[in-house]
Amino acid sequence: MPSPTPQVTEYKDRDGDVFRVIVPGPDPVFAVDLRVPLLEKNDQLAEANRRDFRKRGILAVNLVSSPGSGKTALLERTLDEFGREVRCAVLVGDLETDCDAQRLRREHVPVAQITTCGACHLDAAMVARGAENLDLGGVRVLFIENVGNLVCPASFDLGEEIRVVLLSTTEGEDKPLKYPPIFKSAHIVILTKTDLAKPLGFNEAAALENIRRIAPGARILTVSSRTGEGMVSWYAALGAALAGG
Ligand SMILES: Nc1nc2c(ncn2[C@@H]2O[C@H](COP(=O)(O)OP(=O)(O)OP(=O)(O)O)[C@@H](O)[C@H]2O)c(=O)[nH]1
Ligand SMILES: [Mg+2]
Repeated sequence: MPSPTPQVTEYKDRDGDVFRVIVPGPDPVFAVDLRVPLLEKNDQLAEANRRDFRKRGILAVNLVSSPGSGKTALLERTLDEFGREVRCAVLVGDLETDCDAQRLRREHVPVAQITTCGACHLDAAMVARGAENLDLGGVRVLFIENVGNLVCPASFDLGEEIRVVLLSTTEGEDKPLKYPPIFKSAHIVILTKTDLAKPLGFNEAAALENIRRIAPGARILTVSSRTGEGMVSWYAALGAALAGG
């Protein structure tokens, strides 16, 4: 029989991380609540990252999207154009491989790959460790390319100033409606691969409407990293954020 009040037992794992097992009272559902303590710890570390980046005058930008929607392609072009004027650095997260870090290597840009060995998102501790491995002297913008995933990164604050969510024309117009948390958390939503919109029969107006419905406060940009269309607005948004706007 369940007891009348919830029974909460705290455990420590081998790393000292705390988790709780909660047995609710009148309701006989058994709940293992791992998420809240994990996120609390992450939020504390994220705040420490944010303080550190601000103190160093670095704008941290977290890029989130499903796999293949064009995060690395956007950064490649951004580093070659915007990065020539403003010193940038990149942390890039993937489950395995350093392919993206190789793509992003530029003489003038410090880059580090974080391989999560199976984790589906970056967390604040990984970003802190990654940043320790970069020469951030003089860096104004730190881009953090998250693991390709439209669900889990939504819950993990990395200490960024701006969260940018990408939606590509190849994914379909409905994704903001199907995956609302990540779009709700965005400061900027970028519709990517606009050069493919016509051949795909992509309904851009419907996609923009869906983004607006889920993320009414977000700035929306449309770009093609392939043709360069819309990139100037992206650089202007970064410039405004650097200026505190
Ligand atoms: N036509 C076109 N192709 C693009 C554009 N942006 C990216 N691509 C292509 O889309 C594919 C995936 O792009 P990536 O930049 O690797 O995507 P990603 O979001 O970094 O992928 P993950 O790191 O695996 O999550 C590549 O083949 C790119 O060349 C674009 O604007 N237009
Ligand atoms: Mg990538």
